Amino acid sequence: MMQAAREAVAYAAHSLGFSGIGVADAHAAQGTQLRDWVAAGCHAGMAWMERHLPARLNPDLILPGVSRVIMLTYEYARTDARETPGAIARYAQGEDYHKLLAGKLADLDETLSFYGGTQRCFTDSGPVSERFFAARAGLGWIGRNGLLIREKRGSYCFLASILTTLELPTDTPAANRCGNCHRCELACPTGALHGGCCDARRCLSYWTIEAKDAPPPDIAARQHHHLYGCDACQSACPWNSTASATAQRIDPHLLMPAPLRSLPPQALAEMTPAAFDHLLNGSPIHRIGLEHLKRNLGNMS
Ligand code: B12
Ligand code: SF4
Ligand code: SF4
Repeated sequence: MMQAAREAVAYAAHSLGFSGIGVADAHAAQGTQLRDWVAAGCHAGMAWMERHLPARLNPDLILPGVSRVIMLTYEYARTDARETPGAIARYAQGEDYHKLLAGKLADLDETLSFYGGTQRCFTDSGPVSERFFAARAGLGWIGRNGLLIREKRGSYCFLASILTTLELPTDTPAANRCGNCHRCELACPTGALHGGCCDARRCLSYWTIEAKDAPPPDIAARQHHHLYGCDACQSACPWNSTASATAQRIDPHLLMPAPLRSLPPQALAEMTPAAFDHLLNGSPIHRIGLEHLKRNLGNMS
């Protein structure tokens, strides 16, 4: 019965466009990394990371009776971020993935309910250690850039998680293939990567997307061409340059619309609130607001 449920959800996931699926034990020991990271203040101004800590470390607080975490990958664009008006991180070039994936996850929830399961589904939206469970579910390994890397597909993917009460068969974790490579650490413009973890206090992704305040001068001076998010530690990774052609089938909803692609950064700087709403409605960029976007533009060099 559980094998049948596993096969049914895998079949449904692939037909919905997910590129990978794996299953991990919901109670696998997460180690001390997350707690240490928060204790050291690496979460910067993301106070919710601290609040979510108990649930992150104990999935029963999210779904009582949880048995497994089903992890899924969904590919996003691999286009050169420099082709966009200011480098917009690849993950944010198309529509908001939270909305795009929510409907697909609801379909998978329904499939699992048919087998008697109760589920909670998330994509970057809940207190779930998505990279940890993805690695445990055999989808790839956590690289020195902190991201989940797949041997044949690299790291350009969203992760989504389904907590379920069903006792599905689990997968075997994959071996870490970073070896002696340190390219991501060397490529990081701000020196944010240490020991396989990213210190958000130094990360351009944090400062250009999450931070309420302006970045300190030494970070602003290193923002260079980054307008929204940062892909430097992924662009440098050899597993992304050798990712197979089969990984290039990208959902058209995640590709940048032509009007935005051809917009000069200066036009963004002069944009009115109405034009911002019109052009970026439905994009993850809309979430940060026009003022934050203009602040990012002001720090670019
Ligand atoms: C907070 C957050 C951020 C913060 C902090 C970054 C960070 N390094 O954590 C900021 C805003 C800076 C950020 C930036 C980015 N993010 Co982000 N972010 C998250 C979020 C919400 C939580 C991450 C977190 O908890 N970090 C704290 C660390 C300590 O915890 P962790 O990542 O879970 O790490 C675990 C492992 O390190 C594990 N571990 C590692 N090694 C080992 C070994 C052993 C033996 C054990 C037991 C455990 C273990 O222990 C930790 C705890 O479980 C996740 C979504 C989610 N809910 O997980 C997305 C997420 C990680 N982000 C994502 C993305 C795409 C990005 C960016 C690439 C966006 C961009 N282009 O600008 C950058 C990349 C920066 C980087 N190099 O990490 C994707 C990653 C996809 C992937 N392939 O891995 C996620 C999964 C969102 C999603 N659902 O798709 N992000
Ligand atoms: S996203 Fe950019 S700033 Fe953040 S760790 Fe990666 S390379 Fe460094
Ligand atoms: S650049 Fe090298 S060290 Fe960094 S994640 Fe990729 S393989 Fe690992």
